[in-house]
Amino acid sequence: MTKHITLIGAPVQTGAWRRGCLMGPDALRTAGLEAALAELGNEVVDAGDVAPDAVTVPATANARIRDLDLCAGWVRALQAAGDVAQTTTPIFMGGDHLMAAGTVPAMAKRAEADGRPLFVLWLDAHSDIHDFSTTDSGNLHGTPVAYFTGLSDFTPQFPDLSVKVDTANICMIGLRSVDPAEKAALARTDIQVADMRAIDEHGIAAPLRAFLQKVEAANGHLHVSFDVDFLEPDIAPAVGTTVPGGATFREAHLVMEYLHDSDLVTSLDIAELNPFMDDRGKTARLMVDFVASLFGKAVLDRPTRSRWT
Ligand code: 4U7
Ligand code: MN
Ligand code: MN
Ligand code: MN
Repeated sequence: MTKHITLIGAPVQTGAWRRGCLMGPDALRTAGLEAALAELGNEVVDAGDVAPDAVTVPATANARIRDLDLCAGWVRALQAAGDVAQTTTPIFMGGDHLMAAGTVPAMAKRAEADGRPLFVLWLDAHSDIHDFSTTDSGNLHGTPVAYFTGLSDFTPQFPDLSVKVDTANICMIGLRSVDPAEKAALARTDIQVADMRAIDEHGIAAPLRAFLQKVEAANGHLHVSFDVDFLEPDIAPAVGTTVPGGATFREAHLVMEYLHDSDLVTSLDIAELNPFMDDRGKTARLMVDFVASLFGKAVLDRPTRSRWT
């Protein structure tokens, strides 16, 4: 089925310690994202890059937080940029993961306007559930989940959210670096978590299948937030901080194929791609390949939803 895909560049890098994520959208363009999706029969429009709003916000009590004004400007701008028609499938090309503080609330609002709940699949080595007070690093790419769920108060620096994501509608897969404060926060929620140990023990398909069944049963929209550091750094070196022991090529590929077969995905983030750290474009090309698999590239076609119902 033809999808109407809009590519939206989100060259935010102030949420991360290491600079370079601002080149993410252009690396994905250079690696041929638009053509790869169009070849599969999708209609693809590249809407160009978003720019941050110029804002000055009050300081927070935690003096370690970096680039707060610019981060707040990005969150506002991306929430507005996510105001796209129900019939289009936006792919937000990041950009560090602070981008999700803009994209996810926008998708939650869009789902609500459609009378449906938003579900979020969080593919990441990290849980990104810090808030302004718990973050030790001061890097705000480690905070979007606490913001878009309303678990912590991020106002007045970030916009007050009219629609929040229900923690019961979130599934995190791939975790292997969780700070103590994040561990405590996760334990207080009903977020479904499959850390790398669970994947070793049960495989990656089991938690994903269970989550997709929930999305399907609730007739939800599904936003996938794909942090490149979900992957094993040997195959995806273009990230700020490498955490060994990530998802293998085969595991990540299977996730993409399941997502395609489910036909449930309504929006996607590609986060944390830092082309400055890449090896001859290998990570950007791998991400294009994975996104193509999510949108229909397959060796043999399988009936939709056949893999998990
Ligand atoms: B990413 C970290 F301390 N938790 O807060 C922090 F380990 O978007 C990492 O998932 C955050 O890449 C990583 O700085 C954010 C750290
Ligand atoms: Mn992340
Ligand atoms: Mn991460
Ligand atoms: Mn990172």
